[in-house]
Order: sequence, then structure tokens, then C-alpha cells
Amino acid sequence: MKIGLLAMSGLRAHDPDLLALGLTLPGVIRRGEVVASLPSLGLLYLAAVTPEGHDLRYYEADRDRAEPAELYDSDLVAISTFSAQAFEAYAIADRLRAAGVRVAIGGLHASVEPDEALAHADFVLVGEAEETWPRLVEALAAGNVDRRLWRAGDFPSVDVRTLPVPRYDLLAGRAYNRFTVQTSRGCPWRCDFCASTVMLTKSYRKRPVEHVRRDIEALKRFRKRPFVELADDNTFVDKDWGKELCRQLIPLGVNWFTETDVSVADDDELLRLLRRSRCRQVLIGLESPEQESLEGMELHANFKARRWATAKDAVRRIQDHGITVNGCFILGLDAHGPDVFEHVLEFALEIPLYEVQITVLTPFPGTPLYERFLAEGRLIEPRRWDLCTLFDVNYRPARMTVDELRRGVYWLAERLYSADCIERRQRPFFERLWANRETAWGEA
Ligand code: B12
Repeated sequence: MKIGLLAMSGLRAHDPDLLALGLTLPGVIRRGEVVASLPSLGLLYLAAVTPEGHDLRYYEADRDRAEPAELYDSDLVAISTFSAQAFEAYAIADRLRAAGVRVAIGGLHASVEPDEALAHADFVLVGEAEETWPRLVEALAAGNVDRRLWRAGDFPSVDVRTLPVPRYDLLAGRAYNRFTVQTSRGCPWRCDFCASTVMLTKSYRKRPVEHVRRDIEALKRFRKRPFVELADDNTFVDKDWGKELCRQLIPLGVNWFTETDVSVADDDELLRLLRRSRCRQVLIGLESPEQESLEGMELHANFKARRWATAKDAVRRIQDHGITVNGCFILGLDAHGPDVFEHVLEFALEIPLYEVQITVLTPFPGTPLYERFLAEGRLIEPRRWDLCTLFDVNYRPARMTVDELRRGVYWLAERLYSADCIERRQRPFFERLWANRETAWGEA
């Protein structure tokens, strides 16, 4: 069969004022340009587990009607989408099916809204798909498919210890500057707003570090100096495994970035190894400058609130080891009043935080947050998945009006990303780096 793999790509925001103001601000646009060029790792994994003998092609569409014409020559198209572009993906799927092409949809959104996706696809695959996808392809090739909905839970569970190398080779000829590699799936914490891989898998599983190394080596065979973004929810939950990961990354000489939590700062040896292995930045969800708003956010052990008091020091310790921190704040949490914007600014400058990411609280489908807001009648337009962008406000905040929240975000973005503020946040990092240039960070 001719199989087309279609990734919905690009970044999304709808708020016209933010588009005019916020997204043109230097800090936002810089990160936006960088991340917009990431390929779909999920589809590259599907390609790697596709049975032999099929012709696989990778495509991207950054909006409805941007799908390439060659896609219509496929026998089967696999579409991967998050919530923000689900409607655009459905429109493309409808057109493909009208043209006689069979369509399968999977990924984070379809996994929590399978019935909705079934109205636009021949097949919907729920959850991690390394076990289901090859069976669907085999059944289609043999002409005996007996179901439209394929739930990962009905098949053997995906063993991350045996995942193959993603088919990075399918990206040849495309001008990416960054690539994703996964070292683990899931997260032991359960924050009520999180719509990441915790939506696909309840368990937290780490891959063998030698496999991560093998994947990066494969990447290096077709791109000499790739910048690697680890597509993990939380990389350094297990510190010993994390240290081994860093040790294996050292000889590869690639710069890399990942998402983790403040506990990474508890271990000096790990911090030294991060630096030595060329970790350039860690992204950490600090979420709020006020402890009160973190209470109850993490549903298993109240992790975020418990670690709040040590968060500033943790960030400083990481940055002192020559690794920049991208501190993320969610604006519009229930305990946030109109003074939160000033508090975020003060917090970021006090540390000072090298990079800051601000987003609006977003009730993604399938999250405890969505269910709570729905039950409380606080969603402005339920099921408007296109507003799940992290920049658009689609709920009524508890202690502010919608307009106060939106204006507050603009106010804060203008200040945080002003040239003066960036200088005040970033210069101390470089001064420290210079002062420590002769010291033994490297000797872990
Ligand atoms: C890399 C990344 C991107 C890349 C994506 C490149 C691409 N086209 O895939 C870019 C930079 C483009 C991006 C954009 C956006 N992103 Co983003 N991104 C991520 C990130 C960091 C990693 C995702 C990843 O690679 N996971 C690993 C792969 C292996 O998992 P997977 O994709 O789920 O695939 C598995 C299964 O789902 C399934 N599967 C997936 N697709 C398909 C398709 C078929 C047919 C089948 C059978 C199976 C299948 O099989 C795979 C293997 O088991 C996550 C955060 C995180 N740490 O996870 C956020 C995340 C996915 N992004 C998010 C968001 C909000 C966005 C944006 C809306 C931001 C914005 N304002 O524009 C846009 C969305 C635009 C869009 N395309 O829809 C949210 C999505 C939440 C949600 N449920 O929708 C996340 C979870 C981050 C967060 N803060 O919550 N993002």
C-alpha cells in the first residue's frame, strides 16, 4: 500500500489582540519559530513499526487546505493531530475520504475524543499505537479489517524497552533545525491541567539509555549537528537513570533541551553531568509565583505546592551550573487575582530567570480541569478545541474577568520580553558562566 503520514504542524493562537501584540514580541516569536519546525515523532514511530513492503511518505500541513496533492494518491493516510488543529485535520480527512482515500486518525486528541474523530475517519486509534497500527496495516493489506476503533488497551501494552529507531530518514530533504527524541513516556505526577502523554498512558516508563543513544546516533547519520529536544513529560524523575543518560550523551556532542521538574536541582552530580552532556536548557513548570494557587494542582502528592518554597533556589542552582532554565507560568489559575502578573514579573527578575514562558490556563479535553470547568459551568465555548492553544482564554477565571486576564497577559508579555527585561534576566547567567569558565563543572 501507499501510506501517507500527515502531521498537523505549526503554531496556533486566535486572539486577534494577542496576534497583533503578543506573538510579534521577540521572546515569543523566537521560541515560536524554533518549535514550529519540529517533526511529528509519533508518526516517525508509526513508520518504524509499519510492516515491510509498504511505500511510506511523510507530509505536513500547517492548516486546512495545505495538504499536499500527492497525499491524494495514497491508499491510506495516517493523520496525527493535537486538539488545536483537530478541526483542520477533520476537514482534510473529509476531503481525502471523499476522494476515496482511507483515513486513520490517532494522537492525543483522537485518544480522548474517539467518537468525534470516528465521524471523519475510517479508523481511529486510541492511545500509544506501536501495537495497534501494524495490526491495522496488516489487516487492511489482507482485506479483512473487522473494526474501526482500535484501542491500545485491547492489545498487548507497548513495551518502551523494545521501541525501534523512529524513521528519521523519512525527513531527508526537509529543513528542520531541531528533532525530537523520547527517553520516557508518562509522568509520575498528575497535574489537573496536563494534556501531555499522561493522556495516553497512566504508567511512567523509561527507555534503556543505550536506545536513546542509538536513536541520536541514527539522527546524526543524516544531520551532522542536530539540536535534540527530548519529547518527554518529565525526564529526570529517576536521578540514577538520568545520570547514566547524561553519561551516554557526552560522547555524542549534541546540544539538547528537555522538560523536567525542580527536583533535578537536588543532585549536584546530575547537574554537572547535564552541563557536560551539553544540556543547554531545561524547561520547568513553575506554574505560579504564589504557593496558594499550587495547592491541589498535582493530584497524587501535591508535588507542585510542596516544592514551591525551594523553587527559586532550585532554578538558581541549575543556572549556576551553566544550564539555562525556561520557567513556565500558567496565568489565570483559580487563586490568581489581577496582581498575579506583577508577581510573575518580580519572581522572574528576582531569580533571575533566563527564559520565561507564559501561557493561559487551558482546559484541554480529557483533563480533570476540563471536567471541573464543565461541571462548574465555567467553559465559555465547550468543545471549541481550536481554542486549545495555550494563548486563548476559553473559561471564566475565578478571581478576574476574562478581559482582565487577557489584558494582564499582554501587559506581562510586553514587559517580560522587552529588550531591557531580557537583558536583566539573561546577563547574570553569562557573567556567571564567564566567571566559572575555569572551574570543574565538567568533572562529574
Ligand atoms: C513536539 C511538540 C510539538 C511540535 C509537534 C510536531 C508535530 N507535528 O507533531 C510542534 C512544535 C509543532 C507543536 C505544536 C503545538 N503544540 Co505541542 N508539543 C510537543 C511536545 C513537546 C512533544 C510531542 C511528542 O512528540 N510526543 C511524543 C510522541 C511519540 O507521542 P504522540 O505524538 O502522542 O504519538 C503517539 C500516539 O499519540 C500515537 N499517535 C500519534 N499520532 C498518531 C496518528 C495515527 C494515525 C496513529 C495511528 C497513532 C498516532 O502514536 C504515537 C506512538 O505511540 C508536547 C509536550 C510533551 N512533552 O509531550 C507538546 C504538546 C503536544 N503540544 C501542545 C500544544 C498545545 C501545541 C500547540 C497548540 C501550541 C500552539 N499554541 O500552537 C501547537 C499545536 C499545533 C498542532 N500541530 O496541532 C500540547 C497539546 C495538548 C493537546 N492535547 O492538544 C502538548 C501536550 C504540550 C502542553 N503544553 O500541553 N508541539
